[in-house]
Amino acid sequence: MELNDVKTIKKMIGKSKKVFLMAHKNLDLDAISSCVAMSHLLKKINKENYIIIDDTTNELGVEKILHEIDGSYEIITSNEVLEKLHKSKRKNLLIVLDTNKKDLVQNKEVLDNFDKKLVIDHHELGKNSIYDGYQVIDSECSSASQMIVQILNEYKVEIDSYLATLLLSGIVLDTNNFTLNTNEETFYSAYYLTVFGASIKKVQYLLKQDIDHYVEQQKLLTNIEIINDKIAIAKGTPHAVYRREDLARIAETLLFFNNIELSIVVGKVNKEDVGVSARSFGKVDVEEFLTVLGGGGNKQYGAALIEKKNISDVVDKIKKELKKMEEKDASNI
Ligand SMILES: [Mn+2]
Repeated sequence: MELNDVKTIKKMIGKSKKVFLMAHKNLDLDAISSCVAMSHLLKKINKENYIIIDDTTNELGVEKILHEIDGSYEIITSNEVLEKLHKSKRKNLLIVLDTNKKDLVQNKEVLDNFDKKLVIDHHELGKNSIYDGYQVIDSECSSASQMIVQILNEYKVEIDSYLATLLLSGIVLDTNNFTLNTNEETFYSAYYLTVFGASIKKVQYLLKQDIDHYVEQQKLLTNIEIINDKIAIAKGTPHAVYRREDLARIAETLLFFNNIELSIVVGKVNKEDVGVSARSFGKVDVEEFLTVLGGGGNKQYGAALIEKKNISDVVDKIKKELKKMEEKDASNI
């Protein structure tokens, strides 16, 4: 994150009277932690603020946090936004965290209520991104939590051990225990949070998950096809529905196996649509074949959503694309 960005963030917050925070649907530890930490910062500088959450069911760790912070932060649903808005439109600021895509925020309609928007995120921009606002995008950054650490640092706002733990859990989650997407800054942030009393034990507690959920996830690992000794494709069964984040986690897990350079996970994300998540060590450009499927990403990771298709059709299409890419590479040599 550039110093200029931090300055702009400060300016935009400074000029507003009411700040609303909103992350992506299906909150995860990174999304909730960055919202809570931002809310803490805003409270410290006496800025009225609200966290918008519409999700009705949450994963275990998020549920624990929401329970623990109950009453300490102003959490509202999108239905309550209108009544909380300042009369003067330019006094309201919406901060979107841990996503930059319109379709992924808690409630898309909320975006229309704000003239001033600030996006703070670590994912790459795409077609569906929020462009009518100021964007602070750092795709080198492991997590939104890591970006918030930098902002807190810039504001010189003190955080307690609980908040430090939340932010560390966001980093641990998004880096898969510091094994992916880490850079110097990631470890520095973790160090910084530890100095503030972040507890790794408590992080593990937040990361604990349901056994049922885990078993369901692992089932994806039982149907794997290996292509050319280096590409792993995991397929879900037609009647199992997965969360998009779960597909991503499985893709990350697959990358840890010997020789695997590219992992692709395909599964239903609802009754009709198929989700694809892919991870690569960078030799195969993930974006290249995901774009053909209507998705996006970067060299190392990406996802696609294919409407009204079945899993095997999608897998066939992926294989065809991979083959084309391989042939193209071969003719380049
Ligand atoms: Mn994140």
